[in-house]
Amino acid sequence: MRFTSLLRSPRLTSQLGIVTGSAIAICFVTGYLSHAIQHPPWWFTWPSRPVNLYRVTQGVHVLTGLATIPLVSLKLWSVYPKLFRWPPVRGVVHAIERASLALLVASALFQLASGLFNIYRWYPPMGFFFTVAHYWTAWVLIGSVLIHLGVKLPVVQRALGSTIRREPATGGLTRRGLLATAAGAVTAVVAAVAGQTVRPLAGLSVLAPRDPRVGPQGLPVNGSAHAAGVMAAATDPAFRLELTGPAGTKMLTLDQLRQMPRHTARLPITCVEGWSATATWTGVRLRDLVALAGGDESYQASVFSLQQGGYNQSAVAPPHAHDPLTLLALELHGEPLHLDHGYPCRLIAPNRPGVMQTKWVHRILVEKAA
Ligand SMILES: Nc1nc2c(c(=O)[nH]1)N[C@H]1C(S)=C(S)[C@@H](COP(=O)(O)O)O[C@H]1N2
Ligand SMILES: [Mo]
Repeated sequence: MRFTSLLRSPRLTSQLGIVTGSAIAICFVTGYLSHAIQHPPWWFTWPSRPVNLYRVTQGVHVLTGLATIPLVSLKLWSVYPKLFRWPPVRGVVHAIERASLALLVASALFQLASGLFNIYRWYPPMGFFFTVAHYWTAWVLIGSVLIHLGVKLPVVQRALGSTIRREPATGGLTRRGLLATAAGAVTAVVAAVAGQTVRPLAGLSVLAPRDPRVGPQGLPVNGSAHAAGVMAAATDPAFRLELTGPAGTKMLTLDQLRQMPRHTARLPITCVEGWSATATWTGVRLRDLVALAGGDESYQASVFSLQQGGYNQSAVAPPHAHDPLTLLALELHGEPLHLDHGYPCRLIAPNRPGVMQTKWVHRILVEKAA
């Protein structure tokens, strides 16, 4: 087999490698952050401010992941003639290097595919296993990237130190043209999806599964009341919020909740799936409910949904539990919450993944924070 492109060179491969590796590293760190916020290890606390920080880190996670797709493709294109070299394995070290490379490519493909499925809300038979698989494969990927980097560092240093090979005089894509195409592909992929989190780009984002402007009360819905099976319970006039803490258990009616001091906050919903949108929420401060239950700043609140199963509960630890912007929201944009947005009441806290903004809350448990 003959490979004719003169564009392939160790220098180009090295440059692509640096860009791709950086994108993967940023994607890894922001992905780990999202994981740690949802499953905090003992040494980890996540602040409640700035309110949009998670929105930025998760947006960067999704967009660097997407950018990696054209980058990895180009990187593979730049080296694939090597696959046809004979003999395929030259000695033990070479065999190990090849094996780590196979692991690198396989884990990268798995991460990109599973991430894409998640953005497009298609959960293959893996079911809830998605997050677990995506999490552990990330470690395999970053490990094999580091091995690859270690092995190739001398090659990269040599390649980047070398002078650029003369371009062929006629025909075909130039090196600069290729890099411009790569940058264009990355920009196109990012722009086609970024609008689901960057509102001014929403019109551009033809591939985005969500438009942050579209949904009941002008806000997208992840999981309707019907799908959650809460239609009857959420609209039952006998609804009570069960509030339990050191002061015992109180059953609050909706009117009692509405009569508590009300506050308004502009806060985003940031779905881990990559869309986000800011809205105006009005309701009761969670810290007022914590105080009513007999807790103080050293307490946390766990909120429970009427929904059976699914994302039906979350723990709100300090500092979020006491942030004045953390609300048990009753209203969205000045109207009672739409059923699909969590009527009669839902949690909304600053700087927090959407999956932890529990809807259709009917029970709050106030306990000493761990
Ligand atoms: N009870 C319950 N709350 C939930 C969910 C859910 O499935 N059940 N989905 C969460 C997810 S993944 C997101 S992104 C937000 C979306 O809120 P919205 O539908 O009001 O936009 O709600 C969260 N709260
Ligand atoms: Mo979500």
